[in-house]
Amino acid sequence: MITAYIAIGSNLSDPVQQTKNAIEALKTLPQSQFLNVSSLYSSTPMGPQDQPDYINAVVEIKTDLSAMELLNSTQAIEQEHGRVRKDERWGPRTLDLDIILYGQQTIDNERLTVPHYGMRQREFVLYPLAEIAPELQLPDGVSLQSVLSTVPRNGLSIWRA
Ligand code: PH2
Ligand code: MG
Ligand code: MG
Repeated sequence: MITAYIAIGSNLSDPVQQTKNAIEALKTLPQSQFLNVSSLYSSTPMGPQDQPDYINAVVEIKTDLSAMELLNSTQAIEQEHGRVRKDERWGPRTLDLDIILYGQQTIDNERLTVPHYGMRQREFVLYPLAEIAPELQLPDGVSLQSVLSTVPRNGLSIWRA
């Protein structure tokens, strides 16, 4: 089985509930084992600033799904949870599931780029990931901790009810 990490993001239609629902849905992925989930984090928007703050979290799974099968499954969950794809880059969304790492593989095709192209710059991916996988190394051999040390928290905080 391959260990994969999926980043969750939501800033519309009750983002905390969207995130909790997404976590429950990820527990039911076929041919997969749910391993761990980070805390929920509140983050300020990257991109257009005239949108609500985000809730972000990262989930760790083990899976026998191929990367493209996993993408199909995560996109199906996005759809089932009311995701409407809009044109605006980095605009608001009810639910975004991004495969950020799939084992130590690098993947680059029309539908999927892994590691996620933005993860090294995004505090709302790196800090939740480091919470559940502090010893992680990226496919190019760089440690997550060394990447993390270059990215400020930028208003990121653990979400509390
Ligand atoms: N996702 C985006 C655009 N901007 N900002 C935060 N804080 N969190 C996100 O998950 C996020 C974002 C596009 O996927
Ligand atoms: Mg995203
Ligand atoms: Mg996405």
